[in-house]
Amino acid sequence: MKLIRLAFFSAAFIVVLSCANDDSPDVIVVPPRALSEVATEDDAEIREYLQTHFYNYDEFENPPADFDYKIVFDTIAGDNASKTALINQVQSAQISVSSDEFGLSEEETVSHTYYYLVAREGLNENPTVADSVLVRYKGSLLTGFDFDGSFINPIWFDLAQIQGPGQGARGFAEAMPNFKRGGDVIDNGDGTAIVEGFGIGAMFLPSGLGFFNASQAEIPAYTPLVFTVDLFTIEETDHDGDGIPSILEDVNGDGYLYNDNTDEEQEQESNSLARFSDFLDVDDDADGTRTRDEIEIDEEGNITFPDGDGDGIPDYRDRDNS
Ligand SMILES: [Ca+2]
Ligand SMILES: [Ca+2]
Ligand SMILES: [Ca+2]
Ligand SMILES: [Ca+2]
Repeated sequence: MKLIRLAFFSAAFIVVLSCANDDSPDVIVVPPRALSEVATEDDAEIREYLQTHFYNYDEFENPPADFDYKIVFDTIAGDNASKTALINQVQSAQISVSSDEFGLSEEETVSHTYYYLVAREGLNENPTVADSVLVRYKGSLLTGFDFDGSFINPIWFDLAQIQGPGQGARGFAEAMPNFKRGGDVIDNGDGTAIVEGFGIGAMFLPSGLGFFNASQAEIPAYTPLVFTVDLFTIEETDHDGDGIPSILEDVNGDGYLYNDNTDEEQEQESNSLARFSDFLDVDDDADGTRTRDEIEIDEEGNITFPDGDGDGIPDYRDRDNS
């Protein structure tokens, strides 16, 4: 799976070798561009695409017998001049991105707009950004070039994991909850399985929600990405096994799991370089008592969070509380 597999280069500089002089090639160091500047540029580029392209909505609305339920984009021109542009069918959302995520020296936090299209609503619920999802997907550039995908066999993604810095998939992970999963997995008994009524959609992401300045084999730096997705099924995930589903460890509720670290101070004070966000930390307040022993889970799986000293902070995140 390329999206996970792709190495991320957090190098602050791109080195360009110029061979103008045969004897001693010049090395030109190009600093990374500002997140805010690229975000504005990418948004204009994506909007231009959405204004000039449509998808095969006619087929989704009145599916031909042999319809394969694949989203196909095309330009609005010629025979298709009267098609409804994507810009009128997508929805948009914002994600706040810190320049720290890309190791940029210019510190800024920039709101990024992404766009998504629900071509077919799935039968069941939406995943959270902390869930694992079973999907088929295809990744493309706005030029129509396909750089990646798993469109035959479904593949599991741990959204919380690929959301993290250096993965180049923050937008992919955070846009996924806009889609819904299908019905139950029905085993055909011959090694195959089907999922009825799975969700089908697409997302249009600025590069700040992808790889930004880190060019990949087939993705140039600062390039918006398009993903089409079939969302089959979902699994709720408790990454650190502390009894609290990871989504509930997004303490500030902003949908980003890497900026919630209750005991960051203690982790800094210890000589270790390790930093564990709450969803990856078995003792969230570093008080020596495991989170699992500071929460209560009844036989039905309902979780309660005792707050012994009544200060509004549950024991598992409260160092004051013994
Ligand atoms: Ca958060
Ligand atoms: Ca921690
Ligand atoms: Ca935890
Ligand atoms: Ca604890």
